[in-house]
Amino acid sequence: MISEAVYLHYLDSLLKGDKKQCAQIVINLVESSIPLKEIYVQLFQRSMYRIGQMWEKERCSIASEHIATKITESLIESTSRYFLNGRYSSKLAVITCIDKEYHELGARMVAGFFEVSGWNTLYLGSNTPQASLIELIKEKKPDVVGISNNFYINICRLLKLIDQIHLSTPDQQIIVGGQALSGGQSEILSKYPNVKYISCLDELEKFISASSPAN
Ligand code: B12
Repeated sequence: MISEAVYLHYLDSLLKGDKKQCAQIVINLVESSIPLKEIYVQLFQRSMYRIGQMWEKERCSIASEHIATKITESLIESTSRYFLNGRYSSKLAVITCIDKEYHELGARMVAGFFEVSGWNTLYLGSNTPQASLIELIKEKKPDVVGISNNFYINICRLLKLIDQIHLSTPDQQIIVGGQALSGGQSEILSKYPNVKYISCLDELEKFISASSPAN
């Protein structure tokens, strides 16, 4: 459990662009055996959602929001390394955002989760052109493709992408997540047999352990 005081200290440091202090807070939490999921959700996700609210009310500049995003991105990457524990799986996950989707931190966290579970990952980040993703899936034959969609305008692109993946690789397992589909919109995915909506990291954890061979 991350205390309110630690969270507020972290948020304040993030808003000031103080990367060293943010990193130190994270190191302290890792040394106190706080699980990766808690650091991702209670520190990184919570602070970025808060910055989103502040930005909406013009209480945070676009520059500060960009700096906070870059600090968070780098900490997501570096923090997951502390949790690599020699687990090995031959499985492969391709994690990506759809075309014109620029929100990539959620997808980065998802890739980090697969990595600490021993999976191989190919993380493509934001704004991945559909045709190029389809080619990659045909070539690499991943066990799962994870797609992130946060901006609601992009839901039509998500559905087009899923249709295209089904046409070229009909058995491909797909997981989808992100804020665009929270609040009931994930119903639109129920017609696809190989597509699962995963709303949070708790559910992702269950999905990964159910899909990973016992060690
Ligand atoms: C940073 C940010 C940006 C940055 C992103 C930079 C980057 N490199 O990622 C920039 C400046 C590019 C940006 C642009 C825009 N943004 Co913006 N942005 C944000 C902000 C502040 C934080 C996003 C973030 O990193 N969150 C933290 C991550 C960790 O959370 P997450 O993405 O939800 O991920 C979690 C889950 O959803 C899930 N998950 C996510 N993906 C996946 C995938 C899989 C497979 C699985 C299993 C799970 C999963 O797991 C994650 C961990 O729990 C949010 C505020 C917010 N509430 O998030 C607004 C927000 C997302 N943005 C918003 C908007 C409107 C925009 C713009 C339209 C603004 C504009 N007028 O230009 C553009 C659209 C760009 C585009 N086409 O994509 C809205 C979206 C509303 C909506 N749902 O449609 C939000 C919610 C702000 C708001 N309050 O209105 N943004």
